[in-house]
Amino acid sequence: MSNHASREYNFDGLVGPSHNYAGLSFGNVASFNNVKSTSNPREAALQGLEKMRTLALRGFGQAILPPQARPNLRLLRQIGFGGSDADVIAKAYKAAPEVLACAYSASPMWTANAATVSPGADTADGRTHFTVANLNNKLHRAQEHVQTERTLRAIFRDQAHFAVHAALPQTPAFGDEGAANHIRLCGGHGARGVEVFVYGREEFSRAAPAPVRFPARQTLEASKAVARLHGLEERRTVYLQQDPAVIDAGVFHNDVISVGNADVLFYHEHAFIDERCALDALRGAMRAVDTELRTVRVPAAAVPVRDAVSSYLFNSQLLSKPDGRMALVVPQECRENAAVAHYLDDLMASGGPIDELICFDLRQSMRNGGGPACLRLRVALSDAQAAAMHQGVIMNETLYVRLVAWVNRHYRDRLAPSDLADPQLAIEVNTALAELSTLLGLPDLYEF
Ligand code: SUG
Repeated sequence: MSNHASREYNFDGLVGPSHNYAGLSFGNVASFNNVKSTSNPREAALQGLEKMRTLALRGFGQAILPPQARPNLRLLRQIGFGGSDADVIAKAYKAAPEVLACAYSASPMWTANAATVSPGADTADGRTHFTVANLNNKLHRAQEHVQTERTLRAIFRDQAHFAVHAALPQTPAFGDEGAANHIRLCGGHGARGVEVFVYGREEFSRAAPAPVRFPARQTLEASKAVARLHGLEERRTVYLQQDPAVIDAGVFHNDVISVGNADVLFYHEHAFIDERCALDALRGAMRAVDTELRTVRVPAAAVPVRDAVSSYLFNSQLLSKPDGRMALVVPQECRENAAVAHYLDDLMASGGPIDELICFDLRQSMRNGGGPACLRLRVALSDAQAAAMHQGVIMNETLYVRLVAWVNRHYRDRLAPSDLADPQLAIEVNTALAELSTLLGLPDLYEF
């Protein structure tokens, strides 16, 4: 099943109509800095769609993952808010506005946190495996897994090709943030690869170092569970610890400090707890797939960690082009940061594997700490697998035009924290999503 005619699809999260800034993610500097500012959900969705369209037109595999129904009334009822839907919203706004903001969060847009994905070339049974992320470090994200599982099962329904695993036990010992802490290295997307799990802490080792200021969201125990579920081969699986000091500097996911694609690892010198050991482990594992690792190392002298965090240089998409070179998809903040802009000019002139920059305005998402890489889930599929998945989510010009019209019909262009109290917003969101499920050819997508 794992043939070599394989293509990587990026499943971007379509930003939901309730996109807002609620400051819910302690440890995520942007989310914290923009708390309670007014968002523009329409602009956010259009910025995301523009990225998807541009990359699809360039010939990269591109698809979408739909937003989730909001507010999550089940969550609000579970914690004691009762009555009609409008009553529940009014009571929650009065007594627990932060929880209402959680129930309204559009955070499923960051699909790098939807699941960890192992392509068929890596797994014991040749199927593509998905483990839905439990995201249990934050309330607003911990509610996502139910719909995420439903969505993945709807798109990757064919069990001859795909295995979708439910989220790990919902407890801090198994904190799992999905693909944001996972890197796949290989000779080509269809070839056997090395899967790298980057974790922030160990639950069952008191001796292991951990950050002191901000939470480490991913545990080693969770990473190992995902590798087991996917049937990965031990010699092609590597576990690396993120440097706790960079988590404390705002690197809440590994994809804020390193990114890999094919045989290239683009990383900051402070990404891992012991750089030399990390590289040795990666090079050793790469021998099992007969591929030499190529590294693009960014020293702190060129880009200090704080600039990496504010510009999201590493939250970039590294995409293989047909000519064998790679393009780096970066947010425009990278152009606005002097150190990063200078570094990127040098990188383009260096003659290395990355020879093109593609820059997008993703400001609405960036203000919540979500760059180009957060917005997408990578799924490498063989031709047969690509034909077996639901086709209605694949981005093309027709879908783009329909989605832009849908966004313009349903989305508000400003959302302030107090707007979450408006019962009309809940009705608008659900009307929009009901129409979307028809538009995507997934009539049973939501459980309204
Ligand atoms: O989990 N922000 C997200 C950003 C996720 C970025 N993903 C990756 N790095 N892959 C988070 O911290 C902020 C929501 C708010 O504050 O309203 C938020 O959830």
